[in-house]
Amino acid sequence: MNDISPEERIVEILKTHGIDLAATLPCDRMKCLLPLIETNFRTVQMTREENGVGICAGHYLGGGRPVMVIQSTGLGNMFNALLSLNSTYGIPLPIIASWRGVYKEGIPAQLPLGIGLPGMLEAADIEYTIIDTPFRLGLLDAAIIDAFENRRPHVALIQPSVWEMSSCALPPSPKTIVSRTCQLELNTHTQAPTISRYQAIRSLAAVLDDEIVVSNIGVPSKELYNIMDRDLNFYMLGSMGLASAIGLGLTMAQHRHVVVIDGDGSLLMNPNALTQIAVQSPPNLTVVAVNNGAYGSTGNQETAACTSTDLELMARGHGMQYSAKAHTGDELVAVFHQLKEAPGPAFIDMVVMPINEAVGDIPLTPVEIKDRFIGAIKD
Ligand SMILES: Cc1ncc(C[n+]2csc(CCOP(=O)(O)OP(=O)(O)O)c2C)c(N)n1
Repeated sequence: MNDISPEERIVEILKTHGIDLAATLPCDRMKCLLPLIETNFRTVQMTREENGVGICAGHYLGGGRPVMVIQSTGLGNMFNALLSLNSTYGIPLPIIASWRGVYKEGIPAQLPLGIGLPGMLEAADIEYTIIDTPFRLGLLDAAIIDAFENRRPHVALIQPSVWEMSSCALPPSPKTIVSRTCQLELNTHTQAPTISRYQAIRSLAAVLDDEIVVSNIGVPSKELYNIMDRDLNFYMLGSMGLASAIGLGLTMAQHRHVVVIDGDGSLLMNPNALTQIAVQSPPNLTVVAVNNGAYGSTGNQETAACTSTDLELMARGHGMQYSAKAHTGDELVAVFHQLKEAPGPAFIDMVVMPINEAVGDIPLTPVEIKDRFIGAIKD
């Protein structure tokens, strides 16, 4: 192995395991690895690591084999998602983390999280492997196998000592900002809502065929289950904010149309999902933001969408070009059909009343939800 660099060895190992998507966010110590990753794998350049957890989960559910390549600090942004999505449903995720704060560290801000990380991962029951010399890179093999075979996250903490001797022959020349004109000509008008979330989901469900549906945490998923349970529904139980990220990941692994039933509170928590959707621009994705102006599932506490933030403008601002508002079930169905034909991802701001239907819990375990969903996608 000595005639190849540690970075080339990592690429070789990832290829051996059939990795077909890399979600990356840079660390200075990975300057030589990242260009190789981009050359060899389909790469999503993340804007927040937590969002990448959703994208990778969706990609896996759709039949893909993702990896994340990040700085160890990013794990601090990912804990809830790793636990309430990957660990809860049994979704694999190998993570290559450049471990900062522990070896010749010059940045004080890296120390507290970096030093505490092994203890935090242990407390969270997340598997990790420390790799501190290039000769131990073979351990990455076992980490990836563990992630996929045992369907869980596995973090490879790579110390800077692994690649401190590395140099890139030709530093990649950075792209300069692309010259462009951005114009937004959109007058939106939000009317007072007349229907509930339940009624909106019922109207949408009535016109679904073989679309994949990802539904948001809490009451929206329970309402969808009550209205129309089907194997192609993925019900979220945690990882608030990641519904649209999971939807995006699904579109990157298969060709069916993906419909995300998202919420205003969740989109405001993770607008990064919209950024990534606009960058990837899948034509087979529709995000329906069921906008009740509230955190409905926790008791209808007001969100910024109630009075100030316009979700449709927000989606446009992130670069999603095909959007509409709907205020009735008929309007929702009409714009859904119309925007489904658009050449890019669509966003529907479905304005509803803050009312939760009295429906029961979903009587499926997270693993049952996931397994039948994966099975249905394969059919
Ligand atoms: C990180 C995190 N913060 C808070 C919660 C509690 N929580 C669960 S659902 C929810 C409201 C979601 O609101 P929205 O996306 O608008 O959907 P709605 O329930 O209104 O349909 C909140 C705050 C959580 N599960 N995770």
